[in-house]
Amino acid sequence: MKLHILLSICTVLGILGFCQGGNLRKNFYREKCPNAEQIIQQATWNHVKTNPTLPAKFLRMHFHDCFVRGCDASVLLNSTANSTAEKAATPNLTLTGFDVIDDIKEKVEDACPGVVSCADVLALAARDSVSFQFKKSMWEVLTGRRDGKVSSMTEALRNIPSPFMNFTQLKQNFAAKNLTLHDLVVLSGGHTIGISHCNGFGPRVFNFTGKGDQDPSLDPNYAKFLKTKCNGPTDTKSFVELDPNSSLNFDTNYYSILLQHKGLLLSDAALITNKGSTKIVKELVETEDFFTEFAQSMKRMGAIEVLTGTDGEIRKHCWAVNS
Ligand code: HEM
Ligand SMILES: *[C@@H]1O[C@H](CO)[C@@H](O)[C@H](O)[C@H]1NC(C)=O
Ligand SMILES: *[C@@H]1O[C@H](CO)[C@@H](O)[C@H](O)[C@H]1NC(C)=O
Ligand SMILES: *[C@@H]1O[C@H](CO)[C@@H](O)[C@H](O)[C@H]1NC(C)=O
Ligand SMILES: *[C@@H]1O[C@H](CO)[C@@H](O)[C@H](O)[C@H]1NC(C)=O
Ligand SMILES: *[C@@H]1O[C@H](CO)[C@@H](O)[C@H](O)[C@H]1NC(C)=O
Ligand SMILES: *[C@@H]1O[C@H](CO)[C@@H](O)[C@H](O)[C@H]1NC(C)=O
Ligand SMILES: CC(=O)N[C@H]1CO[C@H](CO)[C@@H](O)[C@@H]1O
Repeated sequence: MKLHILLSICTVLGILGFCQGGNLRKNFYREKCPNAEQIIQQATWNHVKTNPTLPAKFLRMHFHDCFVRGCDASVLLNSTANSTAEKAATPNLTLTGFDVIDDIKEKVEDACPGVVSCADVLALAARDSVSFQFKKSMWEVLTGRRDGKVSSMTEALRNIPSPFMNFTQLKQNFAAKNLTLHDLVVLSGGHTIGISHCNGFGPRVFNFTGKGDQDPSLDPNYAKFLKTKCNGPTDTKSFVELDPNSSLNFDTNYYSILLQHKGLLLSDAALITNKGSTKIVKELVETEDFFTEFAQSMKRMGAIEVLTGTDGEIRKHCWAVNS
């Protein structure tokens, strides 16, 4: 009965473009590939077991994917003769783990060829890799995303926030994706894991205003430590933990660090330059709040401009559009 009503509503609204998979769903592959989510979780956990830095790689990759043309796996495409892919953009150069995504996708393809999109594989792998530490899923991932056919370096440079942005710029960058100030503060919590290369924060510690000075808002002892880790402000090879001493642990230490003026990137430190966002930072120090809020914001980020229904395609290989 309920289904009947739903179908009728969809028949009417379908004309208007609703109900045609216009939205993501819970367990979208239930019928066509019932084990998809299980396979992805298993494969992801197997990789994380031997590579504890993967959660950070996948979480950031998913974020970059969603901020450029929506979550459509465009971040996974390789450059072609015609187009320079997102992968080639400076902020993306340090993304790694593409080969692991390819491996996970292969396992899903073996079970159900041509059914599960790379965009969903990435969204699930990001969730599952971070969740490994907890042995349970830390947020719900709705599925039904389809894969885009375009990946552009210039679009990546335009859309992905720079680590040198101030509060106003960050807020605008997120607003352009319909994400709120609250989302900005919560999702920046992704920096509770992973690393940054020195060029992402180097000027803050070596040459803040071009006079060989330091950012006065940064804890001086922490700045001193950072100087010992980097060969100058533009060092692209050395790196440090984003969340010092806790970079493999998905926790709320990032927010505690911010309040101690040890936010590594200018964009991290920016979160305590505004009254409203500082208030949110203080609330998020509570672990339970953070996990709940992060789950909600990830859901919103994971839905940015997604392709659904018959838009896009289901890529065979995540690095190339189908020929
Ligand atoms: C708010 C604006 C943001 C800026 C400016 C920013 C910038 C950066 C930069 C510069 C790095 C260092 C990359 C490197 O040198 O290898 C980084 C790393 C990272 N970012 Fe962000 N990010 C932002 C938001 C986010 C969001 C929303 C997430 C996910 C929810 C995220 C997740 C990560 C992770 C996990 C890493 C560590 C990557 C690794 O260990 O390889 N970031 N980010
Ligand atoms: C795609 O690009 C990655 C680097 O991003 C490279 O390792 C891989 O070999 C490329 N794959 C193909 C099929 O060209
Ligand atoms: C690349 O460019 C050529 C010539 O402009 C065009 O025929 C071809 O369809 C393009 N390929 C892709 C994948 O966009
Ligand atoms: C943020 O940066 C922009 C662009 O450089 C600048 O116009 C603006 O004044 C800055 N805002 C604050 C609050 O510093
Ligand atoms: C933001 O919301 C507006 C209004 O609903 C919509 O037109 C726009 O496409 C959305 N932008 C993104 C990036 O989702
Ligand atoms: C600091 O910045 C100034 C001005 O941009 C530049 O001339 C100088 O070489 C920089 N110093 C270092 C150590 O990079
Ligand atoms: C990280 O741990 C080391 C050794 O315990 C300590 O000296 C250092 O101050 C810690 N770093 C931060 C930023 O708290
Ligand atoms: C940090 C880094 O390696 N930057 C490089 C990013 O890519 C551009 C263009 O491909 C290079 O010019 C940068 O040196």
